[in-house]
Amino acid sequence: MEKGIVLKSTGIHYKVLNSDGFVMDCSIKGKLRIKEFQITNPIAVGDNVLFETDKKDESGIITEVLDRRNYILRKATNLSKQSQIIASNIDQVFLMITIILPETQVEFIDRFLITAEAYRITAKIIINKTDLYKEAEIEKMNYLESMYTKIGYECIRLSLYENTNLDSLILQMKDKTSLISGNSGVGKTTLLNTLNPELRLKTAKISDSHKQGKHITTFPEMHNMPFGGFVIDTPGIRGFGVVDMEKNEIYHFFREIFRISEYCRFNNCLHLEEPGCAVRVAVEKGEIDFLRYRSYLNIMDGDNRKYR
Ligand SMILES: Nc1nc2c(ncn2[C@@H]2O[C@H](COP(=O)(O)OP(=O)(O)O)[C@@H](O)[C@H]2O)c(=O)[nH]1
Ligand SMILES: [Mg+2]
Ligand SMILES: [Zn+2]
Repeated sequence: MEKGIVLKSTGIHYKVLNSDGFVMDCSIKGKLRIKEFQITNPIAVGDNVLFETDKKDESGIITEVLDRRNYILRKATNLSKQSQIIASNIDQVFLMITIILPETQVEFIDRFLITAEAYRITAKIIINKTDLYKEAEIEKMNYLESMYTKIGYECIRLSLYENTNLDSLILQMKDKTSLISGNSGVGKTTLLNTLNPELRLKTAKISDSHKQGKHITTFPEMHNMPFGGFVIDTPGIRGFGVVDMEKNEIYHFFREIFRISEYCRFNNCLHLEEPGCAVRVAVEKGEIDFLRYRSYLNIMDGDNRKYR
């Protein structure tokens, strides 16, 4: 019996990295017991597994999935109650954004951040393509960076064309398992290829970005990094994860709103129109950024399911 870590899962075939650094093609033994209720895939990227192997070839049979530290889900389909595990045992999630080409919406960023909060996974923001930015874009970048840094989210400015700040990003990823998310076209694949040139993954043309709404059947894949650690790419998965949030708990995941909510007059305050709401006062005073509050209102207002 050997121990390994799952790099890729198609539901039938699994790529498993063994302790000697070799990638084994594995399948599942008979019917592997699924411990979690309503989860469609028994084995996911990032899982630690035990497998039996025939030393002569590079294949094995997975016999057990070890306990997961955490995992990120997505609904199997919009209507079903069943979920699929996108990845497990994650140390941190990076959201890659760009100010232009394409423009990442603040609400999209905030949806990502509250999902990470709900999963209790550290989230950081990568602002890519800084080589493209002129005065107006730099001003916007500065604004967003200061807004998110103030509430405790680290921001890393990056240009993959000029390789600026790559070293500090590598330091943060070293020996950790990181998941990368972001709208299509922001540069995720380019980053992976830069971090590990052996990967030679296909990058998208900007003109392909209109395809992002379509359903693309691709599988998340975890890549071994030459500096130590793993990076998980989730092509075709918009945003990330699924968390069923009740309306009255959404503000728990907006850090700065949650902090101030304890001063609201009513303890069931939803920070909308209630009298004595400390959150609204903080927004008026500029202590809570209006953009964040606007995201909060939109998320409260909207049908969250469409963003899954
Ligand atoms: N100007 C500029 N373009 C970049 C940068 N990083 C990536 N790109 C380009 O952006 C496009 C989309 O990149 P890709 O890695 O496929 O994005 P993905 O959809 O997030 O995986 C490609 O044409 C890349 O060459 C950057 O730092 N600066
Ligand atoms: Mg890509
Ligand atoms: Zn309130």
